[in-house]
Amino acid sequence: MIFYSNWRSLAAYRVRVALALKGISHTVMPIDMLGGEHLLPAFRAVNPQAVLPALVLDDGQVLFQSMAILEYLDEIATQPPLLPADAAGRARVRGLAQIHAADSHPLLVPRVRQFLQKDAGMDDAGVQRWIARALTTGLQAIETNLVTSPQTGTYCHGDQITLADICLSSHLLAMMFFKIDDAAFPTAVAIHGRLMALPAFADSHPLRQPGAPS
Ligand SMILES: N[C@@H](CCC(=O)N[C@@H](CS)C(=O)NCC(=O)O)C(=O)O
Repeated sequence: MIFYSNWRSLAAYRVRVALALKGISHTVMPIDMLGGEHLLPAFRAVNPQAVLPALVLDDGQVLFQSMAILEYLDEIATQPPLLPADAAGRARVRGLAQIHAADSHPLLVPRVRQFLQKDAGMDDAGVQRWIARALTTGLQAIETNLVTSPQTGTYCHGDQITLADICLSSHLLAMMFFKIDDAAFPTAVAIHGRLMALPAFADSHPLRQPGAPS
């Protein structure tokens, strides 16, 4: 497998963690996202959406969209499972994951920030408010669910790492990148701390990837 990635991409981080948790061997192909390499024809030929990540299988099929890739990896390498055994549990885990991956994260990807600044004329402070709102409203919903649900355990759903944890971690790393205070979300922060104590998460940290600032 070839994993098209970038140190700063949170969607790539989500896939990186799953590859590590499942011990799936792959080759990393770094793409200089901040330098715009993902917009060039060479990468568009891999992923016409011109976003990271993409995963090219050994037979040449290209997988795209991090959550679809995560579910693919969970199906081909079933241990450790990233979804609970019961249908309601799977729905809760996917719901928690999508608060981040479907609602919050899409509002702060580079092309959206660039549109707000260059096309909509928003200044830096306005963009920061936009990002802070997207992240804090999403995390507030996650935190409330975690606090009130009897399903919450060591991690978001019981004591097994799931897609919800991978997305929670991605969300809190976004808060870190954009310097947004996470003190109001102690349950989420505590779970993230436990995740970051695990090699699959710690070694996948954006700032530990090639190309990241030291
Ligand atoms: N929903 C997509 C998001 C993909 C995405 O937007 N990736 C970002 C990096 S995290 C990207 O490549 N952005 C390029 C841009 O916005 O120009 C997924 O989960 O894979």
